[in-house]
Amino acid sequence: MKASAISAVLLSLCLVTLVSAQDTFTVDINRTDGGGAIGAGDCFEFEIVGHLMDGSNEGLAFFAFDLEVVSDPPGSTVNLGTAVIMSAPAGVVDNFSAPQGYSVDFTGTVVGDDLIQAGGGQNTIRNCPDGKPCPPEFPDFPMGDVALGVGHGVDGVVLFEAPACVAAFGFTVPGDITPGTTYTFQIKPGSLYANVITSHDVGLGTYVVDPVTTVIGGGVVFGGCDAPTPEIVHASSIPCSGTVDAAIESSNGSALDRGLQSAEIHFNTEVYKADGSSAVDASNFSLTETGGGAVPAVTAVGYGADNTIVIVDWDRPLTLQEWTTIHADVYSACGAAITNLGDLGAANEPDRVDIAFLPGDVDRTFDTGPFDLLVFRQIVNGVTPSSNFGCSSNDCDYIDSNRSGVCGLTDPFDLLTFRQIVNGVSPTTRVWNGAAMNNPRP
Ligand SMILES: [Ca+2]
Ligand SMILES: [Ca+2]
Ligand SMILES: [Ca+2]
Repeated sequence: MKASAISAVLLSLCLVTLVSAQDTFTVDINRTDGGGAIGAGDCFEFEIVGHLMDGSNEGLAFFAFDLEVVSDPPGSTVNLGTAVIMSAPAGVVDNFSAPQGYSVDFTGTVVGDDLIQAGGGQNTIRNCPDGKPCPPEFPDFPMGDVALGVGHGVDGVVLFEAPACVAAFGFTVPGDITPGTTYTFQIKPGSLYANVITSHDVGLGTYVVDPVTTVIGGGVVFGGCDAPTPEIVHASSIPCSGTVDAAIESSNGSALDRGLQSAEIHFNTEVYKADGSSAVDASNFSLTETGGGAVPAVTAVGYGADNTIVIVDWDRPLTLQEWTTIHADVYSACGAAITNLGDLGAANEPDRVDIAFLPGDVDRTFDTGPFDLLVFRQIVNGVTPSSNFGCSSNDCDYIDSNRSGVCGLTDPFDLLTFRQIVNGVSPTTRVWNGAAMNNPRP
């Protein structure tokens, strides 16, 4: 709606004003996409809702406001002329938009980075109502009928909508907004005007209108969040993805009571639930297993030294000769879901950790045999770095056969345990020499 048109409406409406304002007209910008963090490049859906608070009048006659984006800290902004596409919803709001109503550019005119004078008015001046002859000297619009009661009720009236980011609507946040800056899409203070119909004469078709007190409600806050999309940092996670647990599986020669029951997973950013702020819990981590057997249950989840590290515990040692995969379903502080590329087989995936359990398979060839003793000795004696055989550079991840937490020259009993594993001497449960994984790495 252009300035000249607004002036004409305000003048014509003020001429018939008889009573002082009683009501209050509140306008809010509300998101309709369920909320969540909005960062650079994202789109959000919204509607702009007007609400007459007390219903003592006969409804909205006219409204107009300017839209802008303000930043905190100040200095940068968003061009609403390119970022926002919205429309009037079908229904009574048509009566405010040309040609039914009084407006030139109902969704606002781009001036600088702002949209100014969005809105319009109903045909309360009885100019060429629908179905009636319009003399040539009359303007082409407004020409609609007048709807009563617009803006009443608990829901008010939707003045504008931008309901589908996938189509030509919504607010698309520019990709170059300043990281760390918070932006608010709002009605410009002092720009909201509205009149209401206070009474009308059915016979004459005349309407008495009256200005109302206006209140600018909420806007939409976005930006401010520049955390990266979560991914697991495999080099730091313990165990790292692709680890073969080669240590002993039993404490007594019969019970399968020894093995990994915890993992410390490192991420490239702080991780949370989908809201970007709640602490992760057992629902954010799940285990799967090759072989189709029953999987361990996650029993505890907690943060490590900071919120980039999560410690996941489960209820029993991993299944022997199978791969167990820990899946992380976590979100960044911006609410972005962890990258999920699916199963990439032997390659590391950004959202999961694969762990195998094969006693004696020190060199991680997925079978236990004579070369494992050779590699065991090479690592103990420092002849070959353990990282040559897998994803970890921690020797104990390969040769701490008795799970004492120490290995190498400081724990000669690991060699004894290794020999027991290979030869099937208690406390191992079977001869592991010649054994292999049942399935390839998922
Ligand atoms: Ca994998
Ligand atoms: Ca091996
Ligand atoms: Ca040891």
